[in-house]
Amino acid sequence: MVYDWFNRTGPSPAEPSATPPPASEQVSGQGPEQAQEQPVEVSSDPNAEALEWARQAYARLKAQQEEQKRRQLEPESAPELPLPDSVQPVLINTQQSEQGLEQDPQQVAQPATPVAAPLSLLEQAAAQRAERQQAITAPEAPALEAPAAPELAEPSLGAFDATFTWSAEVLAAQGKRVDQVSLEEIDWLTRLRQGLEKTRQGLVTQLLDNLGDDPLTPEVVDGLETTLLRADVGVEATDRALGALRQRLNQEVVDPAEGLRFLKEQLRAILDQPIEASGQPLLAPRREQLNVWLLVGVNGVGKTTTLGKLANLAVRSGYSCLIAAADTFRAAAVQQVQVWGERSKVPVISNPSANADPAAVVYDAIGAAQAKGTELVLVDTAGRLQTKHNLMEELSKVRRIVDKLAPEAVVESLLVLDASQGQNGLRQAMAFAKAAGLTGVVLTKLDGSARGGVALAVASEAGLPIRFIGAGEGIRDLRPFNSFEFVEALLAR
Ligand SMILES: Nc1nc2c(ncn2[C@@H]2O[C@H](COP(=O)(O)OP(=O)(O)OP(=O)(O)O)[C@@H](O)[C@H]2O)c(=O)[nH]1
Ligand SMILES: [Mg+2]
Repeated sequence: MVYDWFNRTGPSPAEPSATPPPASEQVSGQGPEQAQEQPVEVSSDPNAEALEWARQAYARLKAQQEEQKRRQLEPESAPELPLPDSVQPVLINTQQSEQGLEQDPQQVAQPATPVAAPLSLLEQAAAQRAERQQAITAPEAPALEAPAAPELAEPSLGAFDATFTWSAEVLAAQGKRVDQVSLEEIDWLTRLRQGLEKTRQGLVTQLLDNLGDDPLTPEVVDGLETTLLRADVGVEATDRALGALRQRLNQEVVDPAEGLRFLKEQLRAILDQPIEASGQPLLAPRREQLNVWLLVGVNGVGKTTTLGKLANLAVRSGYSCLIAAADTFRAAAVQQVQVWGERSKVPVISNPSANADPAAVVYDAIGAAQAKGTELVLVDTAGRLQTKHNLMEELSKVRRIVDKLAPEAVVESLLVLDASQGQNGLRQAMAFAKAAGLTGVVLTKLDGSARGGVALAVASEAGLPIRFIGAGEGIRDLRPFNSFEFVEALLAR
């Protein structure tokens, strides 16, 4: 059994057939392991017991890694990168046409070797026009090349240091047993913590300064307000969290440690509310069913990168996956998607001709997925067209095609948000809510931004569940969102 990153379940010696409990049994917003136990506070000064737990986890991982190294030295047992049978490194070009929309999807997109159709003079001229237009309308568009070095290597065990013990504590606090700690989990928590470093530095230092050593006073809480607003937590979430704290102060004496614990609890509750309302603690493709995930958002926020990372998570978790390159506006968008597809050996459905109809690409992709029994179709969409109106029209059309062609599919419309743009980005992005029928958010670029607090504004103001977070450009820098881990990483001392 491979590790399922969407459901966060993996092979475990003690529980070989560990599967997530039914949604109804899970505690919303928490991983399956958390369902049994309420998370407990993670202290920055691990006590002897926690340290011993971390030590044991480290020793197990170390032994596993050595065993793996030993096996790799034996040539006949060198393991291949596990990929589902259905995933073949195939590029599929679709020749889009309006009539394409009337064709039988079963007959439309058959895998073919990549053939760059020769462009007529008219088509070349149109492509050049589109490129000029692009240069004029999207001056701040990101570099067209996908990030250089893909990190495909398995994570390796670092030193037994403070970051490891913190990661182990976060896992232990969520009810994991020593034998359930995987290198994947430790690796991600390390990345998450590093990613949130900038936000944390501002937030935690000020927070601790504010909290001081004495019992909390109303003035201290006023100071906390400024700190949270500065981290882009937003007025609504700040009012909610601190309102609850003020109420407690009216009733009893609260010392700084308890104040911090209570604040973390409030922040978690804000993040979990939309997740609970969705009735789905974790967003995972349903196995043996067609799932269509649209990635939408303004230009440059990280839609295509997120799609590439999701494709990789899907393959690594044993789902069959296919990419629809439906950003046909930007000249190099298809190429960028193809690079990501190749990295994870996921087929890409695209149309190389200029100004191809994105809805037709989606049409072909769904046809191909239905024909092959693909479980997850990831749809890359444009972030910018000539006008915002055009963009919304295009997204609505794509959405209609999906609903019409695949009424049986589980459709997710994920708004990709650049955390470094803070609340401005959020306001801008909400225009997508109507056109794309948003069901969730992917928060990207948490690394290098001091505005990680915007996650709370997303949950409280947009009321959308955060489903994934990206904390880096690497292929492994995206994981399912977990409010407990997020708040711990945000406020780790
Ligand atoms: N640091 C960091 N950079 C990221 C992250 N996600 C994406 N990027 C970078 O952001 C830039 C834009 O990413 P894209 O994926 O091309 O964004 P897009 O939304 O598809 O852009 P358009 O297609 O032009 O609308 C690229 O340089 C990415 O490497 C992240 O989590 N952290
Ligand atoms: Mg893109």
